[in-house]
Parts: sequence; C-alpha cells; structure tokens
Amino acid sequence: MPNPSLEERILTLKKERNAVILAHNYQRGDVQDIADFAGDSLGLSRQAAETDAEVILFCGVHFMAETAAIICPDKTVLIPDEHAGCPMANMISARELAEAKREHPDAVVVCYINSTAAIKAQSDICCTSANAVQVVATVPTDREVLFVPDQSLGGYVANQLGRELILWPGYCPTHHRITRELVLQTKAQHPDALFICHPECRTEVVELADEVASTSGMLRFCRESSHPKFIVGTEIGLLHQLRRQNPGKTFIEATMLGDCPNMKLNTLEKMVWALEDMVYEVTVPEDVAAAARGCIDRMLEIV
Ligand code: CIZ
Ligand code: SF4
Repeated sequence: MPNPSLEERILTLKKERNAVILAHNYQRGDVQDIADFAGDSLGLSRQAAETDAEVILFCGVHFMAETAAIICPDKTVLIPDEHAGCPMANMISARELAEAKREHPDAVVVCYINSTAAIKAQSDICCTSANAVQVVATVPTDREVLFVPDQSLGGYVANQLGRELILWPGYCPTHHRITRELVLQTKAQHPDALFICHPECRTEVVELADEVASTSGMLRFCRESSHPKFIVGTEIGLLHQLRRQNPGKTFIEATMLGDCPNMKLNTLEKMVWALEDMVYEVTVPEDVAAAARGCIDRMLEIV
C-alpha cells in the first residue's frame, strides 16, 4: 500500500482528535483547501465556537489563535507553527498602551483585532477591518479615540468619518510593501481591471482603489461584481479564495511582494505534526481572557 498523503494523514488525525481545522484567507492554498473553514479571523473564531469539536487547529497567526482561545475557552487551540506571529500586533506592548492611556485618560481605546490578548484586555472595544468604521462611529464625537495598533486602518477610518483619531504608529510590513508606484505599474499593465485593496495598505495606495474592504468584504465584492478582472492589493493568499470562488474572473496580484512570511509558516507537514503531538497549544490566562472577551463582546453587540 502506498504511504498515505499528507492530506490523508491530516484527515485521519482530525477525526481521531475530534478537531476542526480553520484557515485564514492568507494561508497557503493547500492549507486553505484542507481546512473545514477558510475566512477572516473573527469569522473563523465564531465558526469555532459553534462546532462541537474539542480541538481547534488554527492555521493563521498567533493573535488569531488567541482570539479563538478567548471565544472558545473550553476547547484546545493549536497553531501548527509556534513562530507564526504578527509583527503589527507586536508593535505595541501592554506597558506602552498603559502609558498612552495615562497620556490620554479620557480617550476611548479601540483596538484592531490584530493585537495581542493583553492589548485587547486593556482596550475598551475591539474592531476588525470589516467593521472598524462602524465601531468607531459609535463613540460619541466629543470623546477622543485612541486607535491601536494600525495607523493605516486608523487613518482610513478617520478619513471615512471625517474625524481625528489618535493613531498608534504600527503598520503591517506586508501591506506596506504594496507601494503606490508598484500599484500604478500593475494598473498600467492592466488598464481594464478594477483595483481593490485592504485598509491596512498605505493611504496613498487606498486613494487609488475602486473598492477598499476587508478580506471577507473583497470576497463578497468580487462575487457580486459583474466586472471580470481585478488587481488585488492585499496579502497574496487571498487570491486563492478569489480564484476558487470566481472561476470565470481574472485576479492579478498588485505585487508579489504582498506575501506575509508569518502566515506562510504553517504547512501541511506542520499540521500533521500538530495533530500528532497536540502542539503548539495557545492559551490565554483567565483574567486576561475575561477582560479581552469583554472588549470583543462590546464589538459583537454593535455588528
Ligand atoms: O481579521 C482578519 O482576518 C484580517 C487580519 C484581515 C481581514 O481583512 O480579514
Ligand atoms: Fe500581520 Fe500583516 Fe502578516 Fe496580517 S499580513 S499577519 S497584519 S504582518
């Protein structure tokens, strides 16, 4: 008998462990294909809460697995590669946020979901790229807003609402490699394509876009649009889902530099090892999880 393929081993182990496999839209294509669900970080955590699986194998980066652990405290959350972190989430520490809060004692702290559990625990309300504008709009206009950690998403929200926000100077290195110059070059090569991009992109890139949206928003936009061709300004893993969902349409990377090395650390081999050895478990201390859950719940009450 031939040796079982990696995919077959993952499916067998998944049953043995009573596990559900979640893959973020930025994962490698083969990882997305074997997952039970592919999606954005919040959508995936909500899926996780609804299944009766005991184990969640979260193929994404560390803050996403933490969010799943916060939302699903009774389940064991594993990440295939323990080094799959998000550099943007690590651009603010709990100590730095505490200092910023002392400087702006009346500010409402809004944290992007791309943040550690410790940051969520110290924030008033969470948001995702899909609902950031809606969440900030609920803060009374006479209150200051401290938006952490993504200055690009925060700047986009400020522009949409015509409102000044205090922006923490964090950013996504992957989205910032998608420069205006590279987008203009790709647009010149494909003048018939629409340009869609993520609000983690630089402001001067967002200005060029026909549509600015989260990964779930981009997937919806391209499904519903009758346009046949799109230039995509986000992490290039999303093109796998876009192509899978829209076989008749053409998707072009704004630049191949939009490749997040952290997201790509998770592989089929590491998924096998994770389920075999039950590693790497992601846990959040209960007091931090309780405070972070409050921050996430306040968002869920709005959207
Ligand atoms: O929330 C997510 O999953 C991220 C990081 C991006 C997006 O737009 O879905
Ligand atoms: Fe973090 Fe950017 Fe990678 Fe997402 S794409 S995990 S925000 S570095």
